[in-house]
Amino acid sequence: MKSVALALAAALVSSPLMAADHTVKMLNFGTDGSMVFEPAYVKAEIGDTITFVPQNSSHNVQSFAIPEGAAPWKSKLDEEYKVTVDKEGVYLYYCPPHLMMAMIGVVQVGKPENLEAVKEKAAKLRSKLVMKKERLDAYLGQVTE
Ligand SMILES: [Cu+2]
Repeated sequence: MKSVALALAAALVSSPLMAADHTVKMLNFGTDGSMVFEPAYVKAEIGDTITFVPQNSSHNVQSFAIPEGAAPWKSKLDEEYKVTVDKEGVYLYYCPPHLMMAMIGVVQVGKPENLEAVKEKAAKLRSKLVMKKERLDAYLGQVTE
């Protein structure tokens, strides 16, 4: 009995160090309207993984503005994709087929060191959004210090 208690205690102590996995659905329709990532804003920690899961067809995910030193990513159409976020900062990404419809998303890892750089680069993305342009500011506005 004592060993079970010790094992449980060890598990509790070590759990904050374990990386979490965050699932982001790729949807034709979600709470934010049509063609969305859900949740579109994710707060993660260094070493966590983000799994993008297509729930409908014709979606993929590509990084756009990411922290310095982070590896850019691009998934294949209609395939589940897992990214390990190993650099602190803000990651802005989008779904290439639905960029016009503002199918975009934000991941924040730790402190938003590069937020200004991301916002600057986001200005280039803004001109490509035809519908739901407000999502860009709404999602970046959820980034916290
Ligand atoms: Cu899409």
